[in-house]
Amino acid sequence: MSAHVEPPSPQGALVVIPTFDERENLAPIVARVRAAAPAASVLVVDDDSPDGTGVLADELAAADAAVHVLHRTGKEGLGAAYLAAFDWALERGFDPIVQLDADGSHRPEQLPDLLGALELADASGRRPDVVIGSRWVPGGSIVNWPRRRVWLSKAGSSYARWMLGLPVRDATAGYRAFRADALRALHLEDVHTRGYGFQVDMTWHAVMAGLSVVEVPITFVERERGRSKMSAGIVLEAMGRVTGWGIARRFRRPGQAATAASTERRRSRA
Ligand SMILES: Nc1nc2c(ncn2[C@@H]2O[C@H](COP(=O)(O)OP(=O)(O)OP(=O)(O)O)[C@@H](O)[C@H]2O)c(=O)[nH]1
Ligand SMILES: [Mg+2]
Repeated sequence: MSAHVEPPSPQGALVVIPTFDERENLAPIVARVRAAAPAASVLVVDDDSPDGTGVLADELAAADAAVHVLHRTGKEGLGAAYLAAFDWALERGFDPIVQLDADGSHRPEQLPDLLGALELADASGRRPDVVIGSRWVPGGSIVNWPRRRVWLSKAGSSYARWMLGLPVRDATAGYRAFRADALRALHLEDVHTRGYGFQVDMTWHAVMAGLSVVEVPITFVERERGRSKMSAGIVLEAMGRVTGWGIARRFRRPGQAATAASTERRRSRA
């Protein structure tokens, strides 16, 4: 007798919030998400934060059935936390799945913009697979970032666009909505970047998989409380990986040029 696996029943949208030492930020951000998108569930993915964020997340989950917590045993980086969250969400039938930082940089009030864009079909009737909340498209903006950070972010996106031919202005953006099928299609098993280069890695895999990626403008707000986890190591990891993928891409045979094909498809949609 062959084993039959029941597909998970549809659960609606899930907003994933990765946390490491975000005790001051967590309750306000969860409340804002629940207010901005009341039908959506929340998954907090905590890497055993020393400041007790995981305990607070459990308290929030106990008070609200739409809030869930995934506890991990130690700090393994943003990418690893998201990959574990995607597995959790896909196993349970959540669709779509949204990424959102805990520090308030991604305004939950813009969730309807991202979720709405996921439903907007283009002229050919195709709806996007991935929506990126973008700082660098017209209408996008940054509040309270030092000039050095603006420069670093723009330079990082430009480098990724140039090296990888990405049709995306904000390749490192962390505010994103994915259709569940998009996550299934983009070969998560090949995404290995741990730091914020994870966002570029996901963009790159989405484009290589021929998925439709669109950007909507967001206002990105610098964190007001808590400490940034950004480090030189994270920047170097991202640069090293983008450089490696870019070089490999230039030496790839024409038949393997999935990126060029999907870039072309996107251009033809514009
Ligand atoms: N679970 C988990 N979450 C993390 C980890 N590193 C960062 N985060 C969370 O990921 C989100 C983004 O981290 P930030 O420190 O704000 O990094 P950033 O937004 O790239 O940098 P800033 O612009 O300086 O804030 C926050 O919600 C963090 O708590 C990690 O190793 N594990
Ligand atoms: Mg941040």
